[in-house]
Amino acid sequence: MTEKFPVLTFGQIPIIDKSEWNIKLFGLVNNEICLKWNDIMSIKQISVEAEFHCVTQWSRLVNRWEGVHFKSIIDLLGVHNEAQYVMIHCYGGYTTNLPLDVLIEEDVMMAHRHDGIALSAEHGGPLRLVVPKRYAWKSAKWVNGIEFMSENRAGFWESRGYHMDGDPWKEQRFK
Ligand SMILES: Nc1nc2c(c(=O)[nH]1)N[C@H]1C(S)=C(S)[C@@H](COP(=O)(O)O)O[C@H]1N2
Ligand SMILES: [Mo]
Repeated sequence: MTEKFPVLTFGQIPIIDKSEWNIKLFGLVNNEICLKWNDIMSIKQISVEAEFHCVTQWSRLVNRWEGVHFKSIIDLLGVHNEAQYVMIHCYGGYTTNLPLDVLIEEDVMMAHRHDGIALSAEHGGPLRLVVPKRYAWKSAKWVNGIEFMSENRAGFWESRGYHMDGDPWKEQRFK
């Protein structure tokens, strides 16, 4: 258990200005779209308090995240019925995979603030995914793409031996 906020990043920290930042929604969708910062800010803003569990043995129990529901972003476009899985893409090349039904749960969000302050670059600013009920490697930082897929595909750590689902309460660390 930690009250600090450790930084866990593979590789360099990408620095992206909000004016340049964008996110592409693509794959099995009716219309591919690209959202800019103002588009995200015009979506209903929410706040979620959640635990954060890193697979390398630390947990930060109380985190206040602010941003938008992941589901609010999906509601902006039509997703095909066969799109059961999602690949999250990030600036810097990191990826992680999740089932769509996990991503549309109430506590899953795209966050731009943490514990009352704007998300720093090292913690994934301007915008990161937060999936409280999965190990933190699935809470992708610097998100710039959401790809809708019919079959599950392994992301960065998943293709290096980490579990495809990663539920901390089932200790799904490795395959
Ligand atoms: N793009 C990207 N997202 C990432 C990572 C990464 O290396 N790159 N590391 C993951 C891991 S292993 C963890 S534990 C959390 C850590 O988030 P934090 O650095 O904000 O504590 O981010 C996750 N998201
Ligand atoms: Mo991690």
